[in-house]
Amino acid sequence: MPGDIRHDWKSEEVESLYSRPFLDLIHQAREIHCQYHDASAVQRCTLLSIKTGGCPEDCAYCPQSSHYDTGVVREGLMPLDKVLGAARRARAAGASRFCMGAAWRDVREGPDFDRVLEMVSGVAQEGMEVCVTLGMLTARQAFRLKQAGLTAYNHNLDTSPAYYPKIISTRTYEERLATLKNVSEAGISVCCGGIVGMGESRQDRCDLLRVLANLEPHPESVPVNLLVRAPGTPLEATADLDPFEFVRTVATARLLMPRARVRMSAGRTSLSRETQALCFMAGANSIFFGDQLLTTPNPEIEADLDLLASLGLRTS
Ligand code: SAM
Ligand code: DTB
Ligand code: SF4
Repeated sequence: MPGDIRHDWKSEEVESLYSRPFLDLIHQAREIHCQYHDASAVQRCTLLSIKTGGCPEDCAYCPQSSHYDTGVVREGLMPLDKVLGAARRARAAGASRFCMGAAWRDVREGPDFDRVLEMVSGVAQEGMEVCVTLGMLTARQAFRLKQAGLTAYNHNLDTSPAYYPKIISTRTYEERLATLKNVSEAGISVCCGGIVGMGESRQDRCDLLRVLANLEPHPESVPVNLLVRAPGTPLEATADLDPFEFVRTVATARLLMPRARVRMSAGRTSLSRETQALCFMAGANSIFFGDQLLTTPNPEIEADLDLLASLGLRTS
């Protein structure tokens, strides 16, 4: 039955959902969305890069990789008070979730990790949901983050298992899955999604969605990023993705993972208001809010407030 919670999706099933006539697909996604969520509410999350640039990984999309000359300047871990100040400003502007990203391959225990734990507990004490993305994580580190009050850990699969080696060579899909297992076993919600528009095929997009939907439990939130083509990265000249493919990805994520928050993530500056409206129709119920993602721009706060008001959407 549409809307059943399943973890045994087959490729053909996902591809047949994804490829339905567009209006049928978004109609059905809307029905499932209304069944599981308050469909007039959109969550706002604010991102902060707490440790920028100089990352040893070679992710072909990423302006923070030290493998590419992108102009992003390497910085150390931000001081605690600055981070907590940014969280308070985000909350005052209306965000309910604060997400902190570090350009690390993995977490090393020591003074920097201790400071991240303080950031997590400080943001949690402000009454916000708190999420971090720090690269690969051991079971012990996940446990310590949980104890500090972490709500969710973001770690994306990024693309299909088949396309993945064309994008990243410095860590494997299996390593990503192992981190997700450590996060989940520590009792932390998993935030896991991917990027579309990297030159992958429709089948790759479906296969990413299949792997996500077969995680047990489903991720609490699924960020759907549209590639931000950063100058200097190997993907800087990738062809445009048809916006309807982005909407189909959102709708299929909604159908496969009915309870998840589906987040329209990076790339909204290149999506029209109308395309974003179709994404909300298709089950997106979370956005990044604030002028900046990690190192690249996001729509202006005023423009987003105007968009949500025009559509009669509330924030949660
Ligand atoms: N270093 C950590 C990691 O990779 O897990 C955390 C930070 S990393 C920037 C978080 C996620 O941002 C990546 O997994 C990727 O999905 C997304 N991302 C990075 N650069 C992007 C880009 N140019 N366009 C869209 N999404 C991007
Ligand atoms: C996610 O899936 N997207 C966010 C968040 N998780 C950490 C990051 C988007 C980064 C876009 C490129 C940049 O601003 O550096
Ligand atoms: Fe590093 Fe994360 Fe960027 Fe990959 S996506 S280069 S791991 S910051």
